[in-house]
Amino acid sequence: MNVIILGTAGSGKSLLTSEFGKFLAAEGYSVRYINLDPGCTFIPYQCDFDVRSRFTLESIMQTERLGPNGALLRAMDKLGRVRIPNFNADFTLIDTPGQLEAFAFHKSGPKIARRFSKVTGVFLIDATIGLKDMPAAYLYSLAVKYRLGIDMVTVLNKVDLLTEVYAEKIKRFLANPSSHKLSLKKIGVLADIYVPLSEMLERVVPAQRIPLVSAKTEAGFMELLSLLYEVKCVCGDLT
Ligand SMILES: Nc1nc2c(ncn2[C@@H]2O[C@H](COP(=O)(O)OP(=O)(O)O)[C@@H](O)[C@H]2O)c(=O)[nH]1
Ligand SMILES: [Mg+2]
Repeated sequence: MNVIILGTAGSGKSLLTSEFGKFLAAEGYSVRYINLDPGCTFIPYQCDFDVRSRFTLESIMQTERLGPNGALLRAMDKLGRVRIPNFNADFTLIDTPGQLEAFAFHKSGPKIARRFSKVTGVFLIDATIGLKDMPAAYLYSLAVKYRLGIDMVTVLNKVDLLTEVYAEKIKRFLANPSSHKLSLKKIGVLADIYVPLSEMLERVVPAQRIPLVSAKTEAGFMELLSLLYEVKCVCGDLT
């Protein structure tokens, strides 16, 4: 199974790739790692394929005399043309560029994502974003799923940074998003979009559990693994 790790900058993609990989290996699975982030300077896992062996953001900035954003766009053009190996492992974990939008909303993003066979995305939401902004973050994960056109599991990462009480509150919200309407007064001018948004989420969220995980402590990893299998079973792919 190929698993593309997605999420906004700093949501924990690289750390989750590393720690979930170790967890899978300890469970007896064969694991391979692919890094598609040309801009990172450190990766916490041993790559089987690293795009930085072809180019880096730094090298593009220097040779093409571009600023960071221009270089990022050029990097995505180049990434679309790189031959990325398909490993024959139980799990290949694919770490993606720090800046999600540069990957997902560039023309190369969907092309690359769909090039992998048996592919599932894991979208990380940083759980410390808080309850009020959870619907916006979840909506973003749906937009990325729609854009890339792949199956996707959404998870809340960094649950170790929440108190137990707050984590429970988030779980209740995810089980019943429109229950949160009670604190609408605090939302003020956003109330107009918050209500339809919560109702829309109520229709989509229960279709799939959203595990609370921690790339730091491995909390929720077993649930993430079973969700990955569930996603593949639902779409008829049991491998
Ligand atoms: N406490 C905590 N920190 C995390 C977790 N996952 C990632 N981090 C930290 O968040 C920062 C960004 O993580 P990184 O994996 O580089 O994010 P990326 O940009 O999405 O690849 C780093 O300092 C990580 O140590 C987590 O589950 N818990
Ligand atoms: Mg990273």
